[in-house]
Amino acid sequence: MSQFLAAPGRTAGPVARLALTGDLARPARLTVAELRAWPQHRTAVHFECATSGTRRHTFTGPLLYDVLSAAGPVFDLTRRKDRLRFLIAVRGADGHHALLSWAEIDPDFGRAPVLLAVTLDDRPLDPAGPQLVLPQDRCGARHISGITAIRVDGGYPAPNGSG
Ligand SMILES: Nc1nc2c(c(=O)[nH]1)N[C@H]1C(S)=C(S)[C@@H](COP(=O)(O)O)O[C@H]1N2
Ligand SMILES: [Mo]
Repeated sequence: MSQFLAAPGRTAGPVARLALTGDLARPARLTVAELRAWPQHRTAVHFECATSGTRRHTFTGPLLYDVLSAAGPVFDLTRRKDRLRFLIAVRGADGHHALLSWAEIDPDFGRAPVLLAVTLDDRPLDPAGPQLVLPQDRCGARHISGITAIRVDGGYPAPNGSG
């Protein structure tokens, strides 16, 4: 046996990377393995698909909020209103994409427990890329698989004013 066998947890093929871009102090290109550095959450979800009916899955992974916060969105954290102009554009490898607002996942506002899943039904998502998980959604369409890019967009420049 060769010493070049992949170590446990590694994949032999190309490893998918997720690009965090936009109005961020620390843009990044993260592998699924790197997403395991954040606190991991486990959630069982069910959602309706327009074509295949009710679907049930269990996911694990970090909170989208934790991963994006580490990338440093360029808002003023001391002024809550400054965050309201930020949107989050999530795109899959096949071009499927959806928008979230920053306020939707912010603990001061909608505090939705959205995950960037690293496992789907206990199978690692390293080869395919992470998956967006929205336990609050009735429809499955925003559970974007094979995420390749997330762009954070601060919209219109912040006016001067109180937070
Ligand atoms: N990348 C990507 N993710 C996607 C879709 C897609 O077309 N592309 N379809 C969505 C839709 S409409 C549904 S219902 C769920 C279905 O997920 P499942 O088949 O794994 O249960 O995936 C979602 N994620
Ligand atoms: Mo669907």
